This record gives sequence, C-alpha cells and structure tokens, in this order.
Amino acid sequence: MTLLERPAVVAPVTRVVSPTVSVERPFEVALWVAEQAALLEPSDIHWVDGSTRERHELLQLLVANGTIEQLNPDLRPYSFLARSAESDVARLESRTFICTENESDAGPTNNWREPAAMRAELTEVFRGSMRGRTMYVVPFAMGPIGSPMARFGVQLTDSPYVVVSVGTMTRMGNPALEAIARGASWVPAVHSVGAPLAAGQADVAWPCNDTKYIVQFPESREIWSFGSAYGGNAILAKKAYALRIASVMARDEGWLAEHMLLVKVTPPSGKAYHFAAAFPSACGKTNMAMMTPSLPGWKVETIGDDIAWLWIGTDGRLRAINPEAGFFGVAPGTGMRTNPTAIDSLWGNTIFTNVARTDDGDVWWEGMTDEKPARLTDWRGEPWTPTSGRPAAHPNSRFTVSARQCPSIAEDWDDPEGVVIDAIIFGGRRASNVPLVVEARDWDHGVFMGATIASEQTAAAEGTIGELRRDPFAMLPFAGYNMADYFAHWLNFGRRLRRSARVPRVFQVNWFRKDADGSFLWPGFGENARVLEWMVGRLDGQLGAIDSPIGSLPNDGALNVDGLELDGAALTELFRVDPAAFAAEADDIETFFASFGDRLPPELSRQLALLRGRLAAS
Ligand code: GTP
Ligand code: SPV
Ligand code: MN
Repeated sequence: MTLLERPAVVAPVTRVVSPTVSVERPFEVALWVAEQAALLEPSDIHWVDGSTRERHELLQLLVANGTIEQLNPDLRPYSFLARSAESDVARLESRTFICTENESDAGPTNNWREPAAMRAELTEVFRGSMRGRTMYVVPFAMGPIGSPMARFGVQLTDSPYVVVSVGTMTRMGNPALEAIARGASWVPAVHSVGAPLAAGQADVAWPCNDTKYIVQFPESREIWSFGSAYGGNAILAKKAYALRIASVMARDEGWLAEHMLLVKVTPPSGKAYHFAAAFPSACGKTNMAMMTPSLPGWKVETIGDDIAWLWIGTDGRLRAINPEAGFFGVAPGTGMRTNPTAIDSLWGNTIFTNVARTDDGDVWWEGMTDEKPARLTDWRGEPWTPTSGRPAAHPNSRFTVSARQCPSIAEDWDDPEGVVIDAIIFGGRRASNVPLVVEARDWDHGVFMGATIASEQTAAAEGTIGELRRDPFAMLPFAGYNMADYFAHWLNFGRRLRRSARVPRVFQVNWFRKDADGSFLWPGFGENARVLEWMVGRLDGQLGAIDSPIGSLPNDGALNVDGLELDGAALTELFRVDPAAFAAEADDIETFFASFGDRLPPELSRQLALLRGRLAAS
C-alpha cells in the first residue's frame, strides 16, 4: 500500500463523481432520497456502491479534509487516525429519543417525545443542514445477505468518515441495494453532522454541532440523527437500527435483538458450545469475544462482539447471528497481555479514533503496553509525556476494523442460519456484592437476573463514571420500547423455547469485583476461560453446584483455579453472598420495578419475592 499524499493546499470539497451504479436504484429509495435532498439541500449526492476503489477515494478525501491522518504504513499499513471534536467523543444518552404515539410505549427508561412534535422540530433542525456538503446514500445489510434474519437499511449522511465506518461495520453498497430492489423492506436513516458550509467557508477537521439528536421512531421504523459523527450516534446501522429499531421488530415478529457478544467455545473434548453474553457498554464483550483461553486445549472463536439477533429456528433451537461485519472496539485496556487477538486484528486496514500517536506515526493507548512511551501526541493533538497527568488516549477511544481481520473469527461466524446457542450470560461491572459466576435456577430466574443487572457507568456514554445504575439486559440505552414489555417478551420467548428440544441455561458473571484496596480480585481476560469451563461442565452435567439465595455457585473444587495466584481469602470473597447487601439490593430492585407500574410482568415480582424468601431463610 502506498502512503496517501496530503496535498499542500487543501482543496475545497468539490463534486465527488458518483460511481457507476450497476444496479437499478429502487424507485422507493430514489423518491425518498429526492425528498430528503429537498430538505437537507446538499450540494451533491453520491450513491455509495461499497467498492474498494470508492473506499480508497473517500479515505483520500478525509486525509485532504484533515479529518484523518495516515499512520506510518511500515508500522500500521493502510491505517488512519481520526481526532474528533472534544464535544463529540461518546454516545449521548440524554439526547437519544424514542418517539411513540403513547408515552407508555417508550416506557420509563427512555427519553420519550411525541412523534408529530419531534418531526416538526427535526424538520427545522435538518433544513439546509447539508448545505455545501455531499450527501452520501448508504445502502447496507445487517446480517449475511440471504439469511432469513438479514435486514436492510439506507442511511443518508454528510460525513465521509461515517461512510467508511459503515463500510467496515456493515455489508454496505450495491448488494444491499440489489436486495432492496428485489423487494426487501428497508429502514430509512437520516444523519447530518449539522454543520452546513456557506459558499467559500473553510471546513473544520471534525464537523459537528453542539446540539445533538439521536431519534428513533419505532412505529414507522425511522431513524434521524443530528450533530454527532461519533460511533453509535452516527453509525446508525449499529445501536439505532440493530438494537433500538430491531428490538421493536423482534417484539412484533417473535425474535430478540440484543446487546450481546457471540462465541464458540471448544473444550479439549472437541464438542463445541455457543454462548451469547450481554454486558453493558465497555464491560468486556469484545474482550470475551476474542478471548485467548488460559486453559490448555481450550479454544474460543469469535462470532460477534456487540450485537446478536436471536430467534427460534425451524429445528426449535435458539439460534443467533451477528448482524454486524466489523468491530468498533474500546482501545484503552487492549494489549498483548489482555487481548492479543484484538492487537493482531489491528495490524492494518484500521481506523483509530481518539487514540494517541507515537513520534514514528503509530498508535498508542493506556494499557496497550506496560511501559508508557516517553513522548506522544495525545488524542487532542497536544504533546504528551507520562508526567502530563492525563490520559493520552480518550477513555472511549476506539478502533474500527473488519471482522474478517480477526484471527479468532469462527468459520461459521457469517452462517446465514446462525449458530445454536447453548447458554446465555448476563454481566456487569460490580466492585462489590455480585459473585464471579452464578447459575440461574431456570429461564424465568434468568430473565430476573437479566432484568436486574446493575453496572457501574463507563466512558462509553456521558454521565458519571463509576456510578451504579440498573442496566437491564445491558439494554438500558438500546431498548426501543417499554422495558417492562421487553421483560414480558423474554418470558414469553422462554415459554416458546420450553416447547422445543432444549432451553438454554442462563448464567450471571462479574469479572470486576474488587478487594478492600480497590484491586480486581479476579485476573480476568484469558483466565475467564475457567468460568467458561464451569459453565460447560454444568451444560454436560460433569461439574457440580451448590445452592445460594441468588442462584447456583460452583461447589468446592468445581471452579478450576490450578496455577492461579489466588489466595483462599480472595476466592472466598469472589463468591461471598452477603444476605444484608442482597436485601438492600432487593429493595433497590423493588424501587426499579415499581417504575414500570402495572406493566411489569407479575413473574418478575414473584421472582423478587422468591429471592427475598431465600435470603430470609439463609
Ligand atoms: P462496548 O464496545 O462499549 O459495548 O464495550 P465492550 O463490552 O465490548 O467492552 P470491552 O471488551 O471493550 O472492554 C472494556 C474495558 O474493560 C476494556 O478496558 C477492557 O480492558 C476491560 N476488560 C474487559 N474484560 C475484562 C476482564 O475480564 N477483567 C478486567 N479487569 N477488565 C476487563
Ligand atoms: C457501546 O457504547 O455499547 C458501543 C459503542 O458499542 S457505540 O457504537 O458508540 O454505541
Ligand atoms: Mn456496545
């Protein structure tokens, strides 16, 4: 690969030649594009075909605009660093809206707005917002095209950075447009950075707007996003579509759209198992999805790292696909000791956003190496040294890379029929209370576990880092409808599964419990394979458990800690279930449940009562 030349004089963005479109533009899409163009007033329209050549030209344009810089091709071939505006570094939950006719259909956990009022507001916000910019028409597929689960969308955007990101994260371009032309239904998504350019006005490196909107209309299946070009705010196929809109489709059509990783786990016996695991943002999904197991003879292969769509197959089994095609992963904490597979995936063809740059044109972030480089350019573009007293990379800095580049990607990762799920795992980031692993008594108890997950907030969204909040099913920011109805949907789903051959087991994990000094009690990462070993042992009936008020814990010796430097006190603390702390937890759950009023499924109140009963008896 050659180094892209940065022109001495940055030319204003002039007409981008539309690629030859070899597919017919579906009339319905063309009509919608024309309508939106009349509102958005872009200077040009570019139908994205998804070709390698087009991607190359967009990357050249982004370099010319100063949005990205190319990294040293000898160290990081064909890779780029983007620095965002300081006001545009994470998802904005306070500006994420669910617009349903009835407020109760959005539920107490979502920001609700009345659809007609929001439409009127958005019309004014978006009017002329693409002036002076090119509007890209971005057709995409979620899921392998040809899968019964594949779903389609078309995103309009005035950000070429978003186009190349969508190109990595989805199956973007002509094949998706062809499927739509053949009659597949599609979700319209309009995205603008909200920074129109007057004639002759110079652009900035990261155009965005201080006012941001991420708006979902689940009833008409539409998405509107304004003001941000960062991650889930702007790559609308991801959280806005594959979770918020898809969760509503899933409710209506009888499947599940979840914030889950998918892995294939093969023990030395050779019999493979598939796990789906829901952890909140920045709580370990990518790391678990790419785990290098510490146990000899064990293999973990990656199917997905963030989103899973699950359904009951014609064989009656729970099946799942990863609807995405790439990883938008948290950079900090990703190193050879913690996640060598991710490090290997990032050898080239990667876009990094808000990480630090080394003097020789490579990237660095906290946790990439044990030793900090003596000098860096930080994520803001400022000089940095280890004594600067601030992180060099933004805590929510990310890499964007194709799934195909992941050395642990499973052979069947894009199987149109998905993989059969043997167990579901819920997790969160809890410094106290929650044991390393617990097994649910049955599906309904598992739904209770999922519904009551609490987790300390991370840098993936705005808010106070470390603050504990309920994040049911790791879906708090992503459920497109009333969370109580979502719980009911999960309970119903279990009833349907019970009629089939096998109901998956449900577990809860917590890699993040801390000792009195604030250090993690559990080594985590590859050592989490030991927890998978116990789960597999539970699935095939080889490993034992003891009852506790909150579920089944590994019995003495069932969790393999051979070779771990873990003293007995730490192991005890990792599994300690403090009845008083859980009684307080139960009170908090009661308050949380009360927020749903009589929409809460009675089964969940029953599960809470059962928990209290078991705590009282313990
Ligand atoms: P999103 O992409 O935001 O949904 O995040 P994610 O759930 O994929 O989280 P990710 O795997 O990127 O991990 C987030 C942070 O948690 C990183 O800094 C990791 O290094 C850290 N982390 C992941 N797994 C473990 C673990 O087992 N133990 C500890 N202590 N930290 C972990
Ligand atoms: C998350 O926050 O859960 C992410 C990153 O996966 S984003 O795509 O920005 O939502
Ligand atoms: Mn996520």
